[in-house]
Amino acid sequence: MSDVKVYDVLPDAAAKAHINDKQYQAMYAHSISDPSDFWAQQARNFITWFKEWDKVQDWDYYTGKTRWFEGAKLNVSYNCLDRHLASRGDQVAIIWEGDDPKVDKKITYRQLYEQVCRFANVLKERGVKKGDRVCIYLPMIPEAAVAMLACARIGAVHSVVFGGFSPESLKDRILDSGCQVVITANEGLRGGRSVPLKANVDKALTSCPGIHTVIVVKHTQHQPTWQTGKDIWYHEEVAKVSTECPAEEMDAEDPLFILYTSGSTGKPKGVLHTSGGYILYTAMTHKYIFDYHDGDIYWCTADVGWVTGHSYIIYGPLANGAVTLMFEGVPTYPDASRFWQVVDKHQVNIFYTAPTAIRALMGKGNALVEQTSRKSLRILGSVGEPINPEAWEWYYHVVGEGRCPIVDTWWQTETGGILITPLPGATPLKPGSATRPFFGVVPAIVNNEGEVLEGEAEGNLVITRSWPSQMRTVFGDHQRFIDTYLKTYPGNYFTGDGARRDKDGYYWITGRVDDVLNVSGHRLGTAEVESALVLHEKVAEAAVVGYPHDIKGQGIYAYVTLMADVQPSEALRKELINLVRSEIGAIATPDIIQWAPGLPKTRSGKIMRRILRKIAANEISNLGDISTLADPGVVDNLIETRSNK
Ligand code: 6R9
Repeated sequence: MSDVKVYDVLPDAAAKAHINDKQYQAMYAHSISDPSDFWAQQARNFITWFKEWDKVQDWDYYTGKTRWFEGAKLNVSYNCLDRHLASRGDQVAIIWEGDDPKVDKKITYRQLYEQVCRFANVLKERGVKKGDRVCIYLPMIPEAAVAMLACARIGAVHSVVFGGFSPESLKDRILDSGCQVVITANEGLRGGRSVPLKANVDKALTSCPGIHTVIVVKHTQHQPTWQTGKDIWYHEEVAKVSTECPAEEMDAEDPLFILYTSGSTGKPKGVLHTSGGYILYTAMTHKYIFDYHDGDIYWCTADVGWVTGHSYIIYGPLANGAVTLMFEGVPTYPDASRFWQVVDKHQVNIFYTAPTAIRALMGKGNALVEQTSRKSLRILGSVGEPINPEAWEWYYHVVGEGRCPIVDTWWQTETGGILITPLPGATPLKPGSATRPFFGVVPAIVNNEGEVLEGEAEGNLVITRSWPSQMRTVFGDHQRFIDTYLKTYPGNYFTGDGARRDKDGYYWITGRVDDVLNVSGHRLGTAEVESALVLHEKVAEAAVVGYPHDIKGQGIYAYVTLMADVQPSEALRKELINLVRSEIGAIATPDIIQWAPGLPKTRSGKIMRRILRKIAANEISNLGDISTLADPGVVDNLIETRSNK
């Protein structure tokens, strides 16, 4: 890989940046040689504590105990709101850009503070107490931020469920986390179409007896079905209560939120994050990685239903007193120039999006970009999946006109914040590489036997020591936390990703090495899609794999074996697709269903996914060893009938 292009640090970026390369080296060295001293300094620098900690860190990668700043007291909402009031009460906190380009709104820190206090009082009046779980199923509207911060203010634990998930998925998450209250909207709006959120909640609640209250934001004129006593309007309730609500004093290790994410087996896991370490790490990474300076307009295009929305629309930016833009719509509505129009309209300086969006917009041609100014842009970011060098180059040269460093940020729901990334004023860039570890992060590459590989190497990516925003457990199932992340390579946190380290020590993430799909930056377990397919009475068996997809990164390829005597048909294909959509949500829609009379299995009955992945990717000349198959003839049949879509 000697022909990889290197883009040196841009002189303007270096001149302005909080951190140059020398400082990166020195701070990184300090963070590794004396982590407790390093993190104590950062904790004093970034966070307002009601009481300081007794111990900076205490963790063990065998028992899965992970504690940071134990004994310290703080409140996350206080850090995002109250402490800014004196210096920036009248500064904008949130710029909201609606789905409709004519609709927007600006909310100052003082207004946000008052809205959060009011809503926290509403939650209290409905009996929500410290430690209770609250489900948030909202579109991208400011009330989502208000609801999250109101939970944090009173010590309730929020569980945000992405508005694109089906009633079935919503129900599973409500039951697993034991929520008593759901916060939703009558409808969401995306790309000019309405999303029936309240109706979805009603469907989910037919099997959630624990929910006593549904608080409904009136976002459109639609009148939803109403159950008096249980359903209450957000705007009516907040009008009745006080604009003051004291922030609950929380322990650093008290839970802040649960967020469900897909793994390689079983149902999605409730990833649990706590308060002190999480808010410190998200604030610090937000400031240094996006080189945020006071007054900058910062826009992360993620949805608050994903971890990127939690950490880098809400918590990190607000802890830093930033101006954070929240966008309700989609990149292609009213047309594929929308992102750049919004950049110009609000004079966005820092823009953070996903490779799938970049690829989709790249495919629409340069004119849609070039018709806008984008002169305000200073820094570009990428997250969610590996960015292919072609998309990186387009983002850099066409969108950024060669003026803006790209931060390709690698991290996960489980890591809470960004772990591997360039810093805009410090790191020479290589298109497609997430480059170097952030402070305190020690990655390693291990082979399948668990041996640590030194120097230039490719293998499985692990992290060898804890960092403050690491997930603490799987909600309600600590053993699953240990089994999933700590057992595979004992003594290390296993990421589930593959990676290569080059001669300069740069990391190149190669994608998941487990049965997790990454479709348009959305994580899905193959097992989840398979479980949905086999619910159909005509399906005997299903195996799902990912395959390379130009825009989505990965597409979903499903091999389906029907019951004896059932004939495949277009109608059945549609039924199966609808079944997956209603069980999980539109993001899980299979791109291809191949009828498979049989699946390749070992003699012990294990499906050989390696072979199915190769057939899906059309890499049939190189299937590897198939001698252990129970019936090698199955493979020939699958190749012959392979879909060429
Ligand atoms: C933040 C987020 C995590 C998985 C992760 C990896 C992939 C994320 C990436 C990246 C290459 C990047 N991923 N960022 N791969 N380069 N910059 O996306 O969290 O939804 O939990 O997904 O996404 O495979 O393991 P999450």
